[in-house]
Amino acid sequence: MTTTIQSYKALTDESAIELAKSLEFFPQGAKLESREIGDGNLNYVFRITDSESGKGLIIKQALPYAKVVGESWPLTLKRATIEANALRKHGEFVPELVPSVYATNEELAITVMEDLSHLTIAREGLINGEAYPNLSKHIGEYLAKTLFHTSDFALHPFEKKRLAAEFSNPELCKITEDLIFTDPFFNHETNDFEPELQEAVEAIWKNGPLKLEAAKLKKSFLTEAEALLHGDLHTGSIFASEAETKVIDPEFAFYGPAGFDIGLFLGNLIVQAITREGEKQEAVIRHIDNTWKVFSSTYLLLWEEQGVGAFKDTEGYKEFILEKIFQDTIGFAGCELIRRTIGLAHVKDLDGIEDPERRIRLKKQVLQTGEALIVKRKELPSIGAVIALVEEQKR
Ligand code: SR1
Ligand code: MG
Repeated sequence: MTTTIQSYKALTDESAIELAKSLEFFPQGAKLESREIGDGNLNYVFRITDSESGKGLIIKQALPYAKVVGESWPLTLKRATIEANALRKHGEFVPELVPSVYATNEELAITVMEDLSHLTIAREGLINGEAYPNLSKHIGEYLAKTLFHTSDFALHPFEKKRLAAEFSNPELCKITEDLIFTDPFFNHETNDFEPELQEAVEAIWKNGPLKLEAAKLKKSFLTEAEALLHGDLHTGSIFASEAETKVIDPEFAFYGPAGFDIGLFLGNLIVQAITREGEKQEAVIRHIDNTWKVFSSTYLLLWEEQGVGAFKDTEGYKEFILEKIFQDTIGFAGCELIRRTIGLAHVKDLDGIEDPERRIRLKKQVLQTGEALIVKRKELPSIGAVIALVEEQKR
């Protein structure tokens, strides 16, 4: 499908319908309806439906600024192309776990893609107590396949470097460098937290050993082009149902350390584990455990069956690589916990807790858990030890 090129203009419901009509997706004369359903921080998302058949598609448009802050924060439109290309590249390895891209228009910064409205955003579902029995199996596979197949362990070095250049994404990376790895560790104006957290937050700003470890993790993020990352794999970037899982929104995609995607996903599950009790908590903890187990076993299998490179069969090498990814994962998860509590971009899992006393108590626990994960990441030998640490902070 192609779209007619126009110069950039923010879409309205009317112009989104006109655009949908030009795509030969709906039957001629179909009565189309449009609804802007974007609830993220950065983009417009229009759902176009044929009122007779119920058939639909999504038109996502990047805005030239960050919606969460407003026009004072300009942001490149190139991220729409990065997102569409990342969906296509990752779709080569996990077609069942990402939406199909039907069309793109670089000028308008739009991606036209599969309508996934039969699914719910995993963050919303988890908050409402959904168990999503297949979530960790699917995300473990998504992580293993996308991170392995785009790495030096699967690609010719020329192709790997071509992809790394194609997915150069400095402006979106800068958001992560600031909002995850820098601002929460300093008294920065982007931070946002309740006065009751002031003491805990100041303790973070004064904690030299913690800041040193955060600096090391930031350096990994800045310098280690290991694999094509999704770049923002929190539970709001995942659509799910009992049976299906689809990873959306890879506009932050770039070549970075493999543990970053795993860490962001696990970090968001850890927030859930801290805020839930009883059976619901146990279900989330099983997902934490299973994500790592599925990721690591699938990654090792891919290495053995499809790995390339002179050192592929050198004893201990694949274990060394996995251990490095594991330690990075735990550190990045810790950074995600801290920034979601006191940084610019909060999550409903925490801010939605109505009882103020409980909210502050749990936010303090999230901060402590984040600090411990960052500082102790090299002492934690297994995912079981990570889970034990999370549970210990709850006591
Ligand atoms: C200004 S963007 C804030 C956050 O939203 C995105 O989803 C990323 O997580 C980013 O850090
Ligand atoms: Mg997003």
